[in-house]
Amino acid sequence: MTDAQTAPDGAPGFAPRVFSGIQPSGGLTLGNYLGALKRFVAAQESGVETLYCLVDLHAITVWQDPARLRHATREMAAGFIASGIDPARSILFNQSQVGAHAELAWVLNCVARMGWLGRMTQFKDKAGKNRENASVGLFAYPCLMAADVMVYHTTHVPVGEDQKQHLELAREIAIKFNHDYEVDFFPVVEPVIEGAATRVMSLRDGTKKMSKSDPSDMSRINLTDDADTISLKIRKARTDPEPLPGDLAGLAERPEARNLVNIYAALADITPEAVVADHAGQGFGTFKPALAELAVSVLAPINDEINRLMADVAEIDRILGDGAQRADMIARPIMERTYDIVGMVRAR
Ligand code: AQP
Repeated sequence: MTDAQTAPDGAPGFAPRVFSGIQPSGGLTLGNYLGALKRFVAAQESGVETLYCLVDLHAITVWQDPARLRHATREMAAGFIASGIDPARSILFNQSQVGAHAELAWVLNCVARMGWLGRMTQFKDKAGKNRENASVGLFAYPCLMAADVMVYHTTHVPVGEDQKQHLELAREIAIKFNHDYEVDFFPVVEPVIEGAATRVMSLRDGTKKMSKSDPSDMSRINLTDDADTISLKIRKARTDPEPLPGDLAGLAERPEARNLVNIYAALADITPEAVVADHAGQGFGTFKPALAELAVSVLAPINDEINRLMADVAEIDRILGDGAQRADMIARPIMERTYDIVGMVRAR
């Protein structure tokens, strides 16, 4: 059966609905902001129904100190709001408050195949050499992510490049569920990966993704960094001694330089081609201060707003609780129908 929906777009038969999430496994980075949050705001502004989730159940797939996790979750909620997510227009909540995520994840654990999960590069990267010691949750992470999007009949998921493989798996899981149970119940989601900064790289190593859990704080810009810290990190960012070329082809073998150009482009909402055209011939002694000034002009107001919001954590908790209730109203009927489809007896 097809869940009765209206205007099809992307997933035939399903109304467009956007869902995405970020793990509160640390503070928000510039990578999260440019690769995800800015695009979350754009989706919200487009008028489509949007749900944004602080995926705390994902965060505990690697060890989290409980007090730090609680703080990071609230600070991340403040970061979403400070970046332009309006809790009145988007549904903003933390994952563990909506039980259907974990419930559907279990069902999907029974649909997905071990071999599919074993191919996930994020698991291989995060588990490292000692795979036997990785948590079962880290291995099953993509099933929980599939549940996150499927439990709302999501059609579109804005993410950075690193999540492409997980979303492809979510598509496979939805297709297998629909096939095994002979239904047309779950939409096959569309990843939305676009813009100049779908992969912001570390400021210390242009071949590594900027990550909130990188041991070096100098590798990333945090949304909680003040203006002086942002400028210092950009000044100290690894680069090469060559000036900027006149076209992008000249950056092909220069990952650090390319990264700073991409960051500039994404912050200024222009193309990387326009950045190199405007700054051709400049050395980093000139380009870095221009980038620092731009970064501070965009990020300092967000930092100020995070600080203001964090002065009232009770209000943040209230917003997350309200979002969770609204999310649950969408997820619960879909979860109940899933139980019916797979043959569970439900006393109503
Ligand atoms: N460097 C990045 N460039 C572009 N997009 C990025 N995203 C993360 N890092 C970058 C996007 O942000 C969203 C949320 O990702 P996440 O924090 O839940 O998980 P992650 O991708 O594993 O990010 P981190 O910072 O590397 O987290 P840790 O260190 O905890 O593993 C996703 O849309 C992601 O693409």
